[in-house]
Amino acid sequence: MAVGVFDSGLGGLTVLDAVSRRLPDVPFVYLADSRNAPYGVRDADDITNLTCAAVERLWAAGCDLVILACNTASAAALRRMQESWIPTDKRVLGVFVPLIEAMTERQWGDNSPPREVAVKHVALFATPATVRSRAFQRELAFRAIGVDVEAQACGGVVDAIEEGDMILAEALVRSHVDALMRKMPEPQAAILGCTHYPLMQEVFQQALGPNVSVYSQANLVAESLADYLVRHPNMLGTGTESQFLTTGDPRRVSDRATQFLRRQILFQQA
Ligand code: DGN
Repeated sequence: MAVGVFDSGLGGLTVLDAVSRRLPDVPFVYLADSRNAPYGVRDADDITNLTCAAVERLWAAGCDLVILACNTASAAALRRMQESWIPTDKRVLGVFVPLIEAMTERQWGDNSPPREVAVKHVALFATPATVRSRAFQRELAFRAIGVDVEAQACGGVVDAIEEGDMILAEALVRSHVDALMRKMPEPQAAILGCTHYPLMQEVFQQALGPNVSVYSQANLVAESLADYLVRHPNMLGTGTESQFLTTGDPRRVSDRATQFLRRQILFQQA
């Protein structure tokens, strides 16, 4: 049984890379819904329907545990899916909570009441749909009080990365950081709230300056998944090879993915 990893495109590969380094014996099935990417400009119903279809595809591939390695899907769809849609023998996990737990210095699954934390001014960079959902602020409010969050919807960055146009992606990141810093001149922490953005982490850090701690999700999600699998060993995959599926053109997606991860990745048709 493999663990499913879903993203609308290639950004989730940053998460897959970190989890497979942390859990080298666990097989994964990665699904990129490239045909319908990017999700960040779609409305919440649309994102939920597409995400449910992708998760069903991963269940059909034998993955009882699926990680939504996409903030846009986690923000728009996860809560709704968890409310009534997911059967009791399956699990779907998102990528917000591990990052918020790290920022608020909480242990995994600590559900004690919200409290004051060291970080007071937080810059959030994410897709328009994630920013609109306010899911990050909602999850943060369950754990922390007195934190001021300024969000910047980073239009265009995901498309530029998916197209492999890193020069455009860099220019867009710099202009989004400028726009955010006009609203919040001295953030203490910055959240890269999109799984594509770790590919631009150095640019974010440079543009924000050395005093801002930049939180990116991949390693935090990997640690949290390792913890989860210790607690739920029945969800642990063994035996098979990892697999990469796309709803788009496998050749084109394989080329881009190989460029991203600097190792050969071969996608098959989902
Ligand atoms: N990588 C996705 C995320 O973390 O939000 C964004 C992809 C998209 O479709 N916009």
